[in-house]
Amino acid sequence: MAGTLITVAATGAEADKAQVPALPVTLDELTRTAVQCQRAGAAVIHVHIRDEQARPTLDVSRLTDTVAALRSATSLIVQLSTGGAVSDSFDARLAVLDAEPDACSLTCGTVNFGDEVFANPWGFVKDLYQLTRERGVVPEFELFDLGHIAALHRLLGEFGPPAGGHVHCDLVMGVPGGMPGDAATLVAAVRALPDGATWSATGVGRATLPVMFAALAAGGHLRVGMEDTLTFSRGRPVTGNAELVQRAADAANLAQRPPMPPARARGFLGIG
Ligand code: KMH
Ligand code: ZN
Repeated sequence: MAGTLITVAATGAEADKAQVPALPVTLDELTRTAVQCQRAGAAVIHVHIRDEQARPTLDVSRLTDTVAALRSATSLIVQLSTGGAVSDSFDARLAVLDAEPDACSLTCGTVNFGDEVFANPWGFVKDLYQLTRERGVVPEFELFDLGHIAALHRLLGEFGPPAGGHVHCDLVMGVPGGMPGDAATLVAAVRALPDGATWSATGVGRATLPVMFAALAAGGHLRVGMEDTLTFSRGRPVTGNAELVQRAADAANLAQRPPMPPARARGFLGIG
């Protein structure tokens, strides 16, 4: 029986370290979090990094050091974010691949993002996709809305399959401006995916638990972490990423689809 791929999105670009002391922002904090999350059942780490002032950055040499540190401390698949922060330029987001990660995120369309706009126009999406193919970096297609799935079909139709040959998507649900985080929307999204694609789902904020249970019920995989939620339960802040991974692993075990170890996840995602 297939296990459950668990991705931890440990930091994100939005939370403020001053307000969330448990957020991993230094290389040391991120590496320690990664080790704990692997132990708890994660196979993939989705990475945003911060600068000396804990502000989001896409600095390539810092990203390169981060990839090296995560590789030496863990066997997790290192997936760098090409989404960055809403203020990052398209050039800086393309340059993320210079850090030579195993995998990267690739968002398939523009979406309102709270009071901001997360811009992913078609020209950028196709440039980034072609670059992932040239560099052999396996993309995970981030889908914030049903229209992004139509763009994914268009991308695969025009440019062919991704590096590694397998299409894996992540439904990002509950972002204010994107698709809602409920079971009906999840089922509609899964039905629209390309044949043979696999998928994870993440519910942002209060959509965390409904999306986790709906994803397990529908045969999907899970992304959890402090990028997506900072509250473990009503009124109780998250103390660290590992407790979110542990909760996802416990749910996956209850569903009799235990966490997939990183070595198996590499085969599953087509990562060499
Ligand atoms: N921080 C968001 C604007 C990704 O990592 O690819 C974009 C994001 C998606 O987090
Ligand atoms: Zn991200």
